Amino acid sequence: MALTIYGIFASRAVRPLWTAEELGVPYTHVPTPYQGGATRTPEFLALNPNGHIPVLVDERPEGRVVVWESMACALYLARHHGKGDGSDIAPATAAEDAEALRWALWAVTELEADALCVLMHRLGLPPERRDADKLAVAEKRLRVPLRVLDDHLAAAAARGHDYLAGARFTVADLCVACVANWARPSQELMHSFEHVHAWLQRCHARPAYQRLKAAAKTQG
Ligand SMILES: N[C@@H](CCC(=O)N[C@@H](CS)C(=O)NCC(=O)O)C(=O)O
Repeated sequence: MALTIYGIFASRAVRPLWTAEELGVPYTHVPTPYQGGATRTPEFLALNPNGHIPVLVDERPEGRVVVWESMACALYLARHHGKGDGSDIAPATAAEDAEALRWALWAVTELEADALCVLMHRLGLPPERRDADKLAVAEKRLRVPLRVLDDHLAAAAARGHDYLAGARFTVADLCVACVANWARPSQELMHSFEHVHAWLQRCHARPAYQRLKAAAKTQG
């Protein structure tokens, strides 16, 4: 079996890249950027008609599987390339699978748009294009899902658990951490949610994530 992941670290492609790295599965990384036209070639559009990264291609004995949508890529990798025995980040039980599915979907529906707004208007856009009003609205709205996440982590901590689905880091944490990370430039917001803040630091300190980050720096 051969896996290929298209997309760069500084994008939603980090979701499948980090998952593959955590699982320790061999994969080929094609660092396709999202700017400059590489996602609009006929070859790329044949993989993902949306013209977005990431795309995951899994060459399997029974045939090629192409996955797009970053959360689907991460969940697919965990489900089909994880051990499923609780020794890695893949769900090992129906309950863990439910956690992974619900938190991944929650992250893209409840968190992503406002977290991206924070990232862009605090950091990503040139200063003259940043909009303080948009930023203020996004930061206010984010307080609702971040309260849900913080309460969940606080309840887990009371049971001696450091992560969303229990005692170990799973793909549920990875999916949410990738999105919540975009809100980190808003330090005041993050410091209002101490459990989220500490959990995000734990997630991003993981060797698999740090390896990818270091590799991205050397790729330029
Ligand atoms: N919902 C999609 C969004 C994918 C997406 O928008 N990717 C961006 C990079 S993070 C992209 O490829 N943008 C290029 C474009 O839209 O032309 C996912 O999660 O995979």
